[in-house]
Formats: sequence, structure tokens, C-alpha cells
Amino acid sequence: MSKKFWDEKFETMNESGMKAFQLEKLKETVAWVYDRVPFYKNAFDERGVKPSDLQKLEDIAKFPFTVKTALRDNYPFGLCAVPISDVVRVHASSGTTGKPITGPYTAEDLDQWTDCMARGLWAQEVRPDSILQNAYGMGLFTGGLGFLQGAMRIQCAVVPSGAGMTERQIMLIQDFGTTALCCTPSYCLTIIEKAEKMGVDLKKTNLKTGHFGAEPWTVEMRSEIEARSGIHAYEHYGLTELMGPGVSFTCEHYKIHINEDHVLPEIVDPGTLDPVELGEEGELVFTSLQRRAMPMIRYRTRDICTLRREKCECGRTLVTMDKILGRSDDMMIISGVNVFPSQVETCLMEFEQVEPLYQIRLGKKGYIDHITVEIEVKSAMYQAGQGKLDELAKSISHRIQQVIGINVPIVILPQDTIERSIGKAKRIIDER
Ligand code: DLL
Repeated sequence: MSKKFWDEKFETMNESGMKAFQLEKLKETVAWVYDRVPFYKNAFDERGVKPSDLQKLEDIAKFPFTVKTALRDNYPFGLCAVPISDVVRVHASSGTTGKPITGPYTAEDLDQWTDCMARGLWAQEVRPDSILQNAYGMGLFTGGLGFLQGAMRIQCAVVPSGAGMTERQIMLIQDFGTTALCCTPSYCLTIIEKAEKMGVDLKKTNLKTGHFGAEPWTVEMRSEIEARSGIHAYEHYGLTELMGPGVSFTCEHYKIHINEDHVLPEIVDPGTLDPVELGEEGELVFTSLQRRAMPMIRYRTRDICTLRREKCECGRTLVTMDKILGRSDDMMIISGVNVFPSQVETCLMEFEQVEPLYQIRLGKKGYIDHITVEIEVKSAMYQAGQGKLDELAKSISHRIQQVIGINVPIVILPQDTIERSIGKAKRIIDER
């Protein structure tokens, strides 16, 4: 019988053991950056804190936050704590505007990242006899190589298919007998839709598990993927600034466990920046514990989330996080109500006539923001006539009004109009 945990010691460590380990690593990390990165030295000095002020884990709250602009201002290697001769790989975020965020790694950083990935994939049923098709973008994006490395450490067969060329993905799934599929959830839906159009029933292939992440997706979207493909849809979360994927992963009970021996999570109120209690929602903040090339101190992710320390049936003691509600950058304020795309997604997914595809058009009427939600519907519905479509649009609007409390017009677009995602889906079209 194969082992249950990849790294039993850390995955099942008791809370006091983990806290002691974190404190030791945290002390090392703050001293490491203070001595080597002028940005951190200045930031700590300005705040009047020194590495020696860190005596207990809670003391982390005395230290300054790091925000994305600090990475941009110090692009590309200003926050690097090692000479470039010690760097063996540099990844970067896809960043749609401006310069990307860089993620340099030492050989040891890469090794640890690989282990975090193997830990997650192992928890998600990947074994040496798995055939893992990796349809994350290969290249600067951390998804492709991150999953490749983790899967290679488990020594399963990796098919680095990369993102896109969807028909070929489906051919490979069939011909190679792929058992595990890695990609964004929205790309998985694109694959599912294409397979259905090609008359391929994914449930009849060897596909068993999906390893999805890199974008917000709701539980309802996960159920849709599972129902249409027969895949058990697992999740990974992470960001370039910290290591890429590998920050956290779901177990078989859909609990998202954080590799807290590598990253120290906090939740803060995004307005006041005060720490909030476990179980309360706020912005996720992480401090690296073991990285050497570019450790992050109290990095504000802008991801809105809740942390929980509850017993998980899987046996892991690693702290868990809820699914990400959304990025604070994507939060819209409509008629005074804070709205995340994921809340709209949850409402849409209640309607089985609706395709799991949508975009939110954000505009301005005078000084006030307003949104229109554009969707596609299943072909039988689309052909049912305008009267039925109008009725459906009204029901969806009504549901959104009930749940979110805002009045949103729904526009049903002709079929195949919304761009199919091969990576991170673009949900908001900002026309303000
Ligand atoms: O998306 C790393 C990754 C690759 C994670 C593959 C999982 C799988 P970035 O491109 O730097 O890195 O984007 C990071 O994506 O701050 C979140 O807003 C979002 N994100 C990542 N994973 C999830 C997830 C990669 N599971 C940003 N759920 C993060 C919700 C996610 N959002």
C-alpha cells in the first residue's frame, strides 16, 4: 500500500510543533532580508522594528506589509536577497499591464517548491502509475513548470501539453490514457465543451482527477465540472510572488490546506490592515518561511479569504483556507454593494439552462458604476424563442437581486460569442 501523506511529519504536525517551527524559520527569514535587501532594511527601520523584535509568532504584526508596487518599483531583481549567481530560475507573472512580477529561485527554493507541489498532487491521488497531462501554460507562468516538477518528483508520466490546442488535448487524453488533468478550471470547461461537441464522453476515458487553480471558481463551478467530466476536481492555490502554485492544495474532502511550514498566513482587514480572527473574512497575507532568493514579508495578496483551524478528516493538521471569494482588485461597488464576480457566478450556476460562461461588463452612468452580465445558454434553450429567453433573463436578474441585493440586467448572447478561456478567464470587461 502506498503512503497516505507525502510528508507526514509536516502535514500532520501538531499546532504547537508547527508554531515552534514557523517561529524559528520566521526569525531566520526576517534577519535574512534585513541584512541583504535594502528595501526591507529601510522599511523595517522606518517602522522602527528590528529582526530581534520578533520573539513570538504574533510579533509579525509589528512588521511592515509588502505590496505589489514594491515589486514593480524594484523590478526585476531589487528585492532579491542573493547574488544572481545563486539564482537558477526566474519565473514571472503574466501581468496584463506594466512590468511583470518576478519570482527568482535558488536551487534550494526550487527543490522546496517541487516538494510542495508533490505534496499537493500526492494528496490528490497522483501516483507513479498516473499519466498526468499538464495543460497549464508552460514558460514564465509558474503553473506549467510547477506542476511538471511536482509530478516528476512523484515519478509519474508527465505529458506537458501546455495550454491551448483543445482538440489535441482531447486526443491525448484518449490516446495516452491520461488519468490526471492539470489546467485552470475555466480551461477545463473549454475542454469539456469541446469534447462534447466532438462526441467524446470524458467519463469513458481514464481521466480520474483534475488539478485546477490559478483563478477564482465557485463550488458550483466545481460541481459542474465534476458532473460533466466524471473528474474529481481538486484545487491548487498560489502566486508568483510566493513560489507559484504549491502554497495550498485541497485534500479529498475539498479542504484547502496551506503548506504552513513554508508560508505563514495571516488575514487582515483590507481597510484598517488590522489582523482578524480565524474564521473571519479578510485579505490574505503571507510571509515566506524558507525561501532564500526572494522571500516575501507580509505580502498582501489582495485575495479575499477566510482561514480556519479545524480538524480535517484527511488527517492533515495544516491550517485551511476557504475558497478565494475574489481579488480585491476585482471587487465592484454597485449601488453601494460590494460585489465579486464569484457571487454572480454562484447565482448563474443555479440555472441549468445557462452555460458556465459569463462576462461582466462594467460601465458608468454619470458618476455611478453599473454592470451588465452577459451569458450564453444551452442550445436547446437558445432555440426556445425570445419569449423564453426574456423570461430566463428576468428570473436570473431576480435571483441576483435576492442574493446580492442589486439589480443587474442579463444579456443572453448568441452561442459561441464569449471567448473560451485557455488560461485565466477574463470575467470583467471594464468600460469605465
Ligand atoms: O496563478 C499560480 C498558480 C498556478 C496557482 C497554477 C494554481 C495553479 P499568478 O499568475 O501569480 O500565479 O496569480 C496569482 O491567481 O493571487 C489569486 O488571485 C489567483 N489564484 C491562484 N490560484 C487560485 C485559486 C498563479 N485556486 C493569483 N483560487 C492569486 C482562486 C486563485 N484564485
